[in-house]
Amino acid sequence: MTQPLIITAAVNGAETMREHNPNVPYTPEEIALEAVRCREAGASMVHVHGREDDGTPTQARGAFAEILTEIRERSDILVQFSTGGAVWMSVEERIEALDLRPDMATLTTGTVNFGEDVFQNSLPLIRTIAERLNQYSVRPEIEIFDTGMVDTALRLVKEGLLAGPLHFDFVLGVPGGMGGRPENLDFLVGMIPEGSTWTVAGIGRYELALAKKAIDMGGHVRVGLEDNVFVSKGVLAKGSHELVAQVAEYARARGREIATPAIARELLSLG
Ligand code: KMH
Ligand code: ZN
Repeated sequence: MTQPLIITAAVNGAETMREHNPNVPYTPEEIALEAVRCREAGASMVHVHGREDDGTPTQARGAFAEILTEIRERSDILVQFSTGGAVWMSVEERIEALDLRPDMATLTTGTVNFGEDVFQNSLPLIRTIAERLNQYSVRPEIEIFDTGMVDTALRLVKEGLLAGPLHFDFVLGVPGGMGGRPENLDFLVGMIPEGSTWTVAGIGRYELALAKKAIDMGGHVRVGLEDNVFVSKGVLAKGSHELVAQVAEYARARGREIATPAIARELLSLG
């Protein structure tokens, strides 16, 4: 049976600035209010990065603590922390908030060119993050920017650092990573172990097309201003909630039920 659809809202990221879309939330309160709007629109999980009040990316524990408090005061939405942060950050900075025990956190299993930059994730660095996730019993969403990252995730399973059922996020269309062609999604889904769950995050113009494909395939979707700032060609989204509403509407039209946070928790084995 097809699972209810988990929609994750990636509300801010580290790279999207107000110059790109004036509606990107920076402060913990802004992030929480947007999370509430996304929940109302159909999201069951929010993927968050820390920001200073001026928008500078931060992975500081204090920033994440405030974000978590502000969201939990207002919503039952599941909260997923980024451990990717921004490309210049050290691994210690990227994982210093994990003791706050968010519902999930990301784990990128490889290095990838990221526009003009490099998103560095050596094998020792990946193991450090996986060990910290295990220490605080935080379930990972395995971020896949290219095919070899799936193999590395499977290697970590053999090493005992990751345990099934695994949950993957295929991030397609980052300049330097795997492109957003639909057949790339088919290929990646074919690589993952039976019993895994997966979501897709199409970057920029690939977001909606890949989300629709994932909904039709029985997978899950991530949308939001971290990945794409437009709701249609040339029209800026009023916030991630507008992108969530767009995919929720498509899913309903296709007869796909939308997961609540409680259902998403079950589907993702979050305990
Ligand atoms: N900002 C990117 C360099 C994640 O959140 O885990 C990394 C990223 C992945 O956004
Ligand atoms: Zn992110």
